[in-house]
Amino acid sequence: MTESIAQQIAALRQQIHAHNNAYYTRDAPTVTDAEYDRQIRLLRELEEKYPEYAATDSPSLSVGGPVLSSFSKIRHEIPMLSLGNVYSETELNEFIERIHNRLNSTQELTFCVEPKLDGLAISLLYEHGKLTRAATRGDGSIGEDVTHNVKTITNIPHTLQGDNIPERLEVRGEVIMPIADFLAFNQQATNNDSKSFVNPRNAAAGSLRQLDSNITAQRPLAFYSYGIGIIEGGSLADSHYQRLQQLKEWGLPLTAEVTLQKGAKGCLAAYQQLLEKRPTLNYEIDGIVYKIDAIALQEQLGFVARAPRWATAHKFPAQEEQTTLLDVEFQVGRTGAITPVAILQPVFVGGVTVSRASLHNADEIARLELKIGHTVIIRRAADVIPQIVKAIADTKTGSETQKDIIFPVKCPVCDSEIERIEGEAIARCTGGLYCAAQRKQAIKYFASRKAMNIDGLGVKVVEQLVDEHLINTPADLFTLTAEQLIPLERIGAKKAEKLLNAIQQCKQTTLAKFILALGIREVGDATAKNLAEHFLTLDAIQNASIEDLEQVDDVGAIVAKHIVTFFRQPHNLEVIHALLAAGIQWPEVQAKAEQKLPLAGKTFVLTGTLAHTSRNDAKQALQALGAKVSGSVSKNTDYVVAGESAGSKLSKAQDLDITILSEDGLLNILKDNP
Ligand code: D41
Repeated sequence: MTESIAQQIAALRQQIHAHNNAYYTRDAPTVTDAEYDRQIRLLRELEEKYPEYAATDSPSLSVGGPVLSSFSKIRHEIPMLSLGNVYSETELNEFIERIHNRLNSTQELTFCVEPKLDGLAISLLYEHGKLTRAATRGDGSIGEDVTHNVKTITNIPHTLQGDNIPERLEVRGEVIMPIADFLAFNQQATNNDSKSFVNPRNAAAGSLRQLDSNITAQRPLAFYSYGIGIIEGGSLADSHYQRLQQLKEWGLPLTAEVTLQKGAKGCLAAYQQLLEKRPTLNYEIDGIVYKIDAIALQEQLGFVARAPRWATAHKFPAQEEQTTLLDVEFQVGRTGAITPVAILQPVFVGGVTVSRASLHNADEIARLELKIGHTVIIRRAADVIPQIVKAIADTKTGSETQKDIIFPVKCPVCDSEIERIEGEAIARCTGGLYCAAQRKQAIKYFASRKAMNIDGLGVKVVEQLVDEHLINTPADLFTLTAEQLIPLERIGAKKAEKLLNAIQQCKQTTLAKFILALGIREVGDATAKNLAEHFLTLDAIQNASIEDLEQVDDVGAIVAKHIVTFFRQPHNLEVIHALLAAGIQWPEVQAKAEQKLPLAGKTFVLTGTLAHTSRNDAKQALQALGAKVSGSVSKNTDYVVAGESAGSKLSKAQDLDITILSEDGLLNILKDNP
């Protein structure tokens, strides 16, 4: 009897391993989903009933460990480098040229070519063939221990199979959520009214960073190898391609799209082929990666600024897709700007489901000759708001379902008149703070992180507060009581107390943040800071003339006029008065000239994703030390801080020989100048 239970469990595990392998590595499922689920359930039942047969490498999904309170940090013994980018054939040729020059040879190079999976890089450590540790890439030096979560990923083997397995082997690769699973997950989330993800990458990242691995276990994640870190007590082939094949033999997943190519010509052919194949792949890719295949050459070439000289990513262009323009809505912004928003038949493009796109303004609608009912082409580049490229000509004629887009003459929110100043593209609601839409956004802006930083005052709360007539201006926030807050939707006693505390705490601020919080048109954080440092007091700013204002860095005629106009409105002065009466205060501002800040005169550019801080926080920290933070790299740039996936700015910095800092380098500077 016992013998047969043990055998049954072993057989199930073996079968499930085989199915996983077929599904994930060969892209050729051997069973139906229902049968697969049945086997998993049966295995789980048996393992629960007979705990004596438990095994840490069981493919059952129930390997979820205890719920953690945070992830512990892991320092990568060998840093996980980042990848440079090329965007064109010319840049690829330059990349290859640089290698030829460095190697002092013109011999044709062999590249291992891989799809660039749009997921999350992780490291898997196998000791004596057993998976002992898994970590996220983090900033490349320090990642997070996600071993528990990674063990729930069904195509990652817990034990390597085969011969000559090194004593210690670190496998690197990407965790992704296959597209079909992502779509199914989101469909179910929508049905259950729970949170859906914007794209497979976020879904993978969000799922892997769960403190409760039981949640990760329910997410359909997969892993594909792209490289090797530590190798001890064993040896590997001297070709990257062959190393990947070896990983596959040991049971590690590898995509079917890895090939060897010769020279730029081979690389470009592979690029074209993969681009064509892209729509049929079950995972998102955002490009292709070229790697020098010979390990000896890789070692000879080394790396700069945390990216190897022997590898680069060739990014795919933005993606386009067709859909139907269902309707156009008109949104009212914080300053009354009326923005037409296209409501689209949802389409999956560039990794996200798009159902809305900005149409910018009336001119844009005219330029595109758009009508409701047209078939349109949507373009989406990574991290960019989707755009309508054009309407398809054939669909423009003859249909009675097509309707003209009529730009409103009255504000859709407050019914005030809409005004369009000659020569300006933007139409604006004239309602000012009479308009609920503008009021809501003015309050939201006042409370935002960069301004007064009132935690917990999100869009939904502000909307309710304004709709219930509990507040009309930012000053009214300071009169709110718990009794007023608690009855609101999604606010309990606890949240109400937290919010009231945050409102009290925000009273201690700086002049620059207060100026920013007022929401004067075109006065962003940098201008607000310059104004504060130039005039030193609120009174001085309020009383400044256009000419006085134009003396300030960054302030031109238009901004100066906005500032003067703002302080001329009796309503605005009333609000300011009420805010000061509520107790908002700031320390005396030091004149700029008196300060000798450690980074004065230095210009920084931040690019890529930072792991331990937001770009905004880093910018503020640098500015506090006197540095200038610019958006583009030029010969005047002193330092470029390159986070993960840094792109063209990093390449430009390399070309201009500008000092490149890693995130660690930046943190060191900030640490040394507290
Ligand atoms: O598929 C990928 N996303 C991928 C990422 C890949 N196929 N190869 C990669 N190779 C490297 C080097 C050359 C540095 C070992 C990578 C990455 N790096 C990478 N992923 C995230 C940051 C860097």
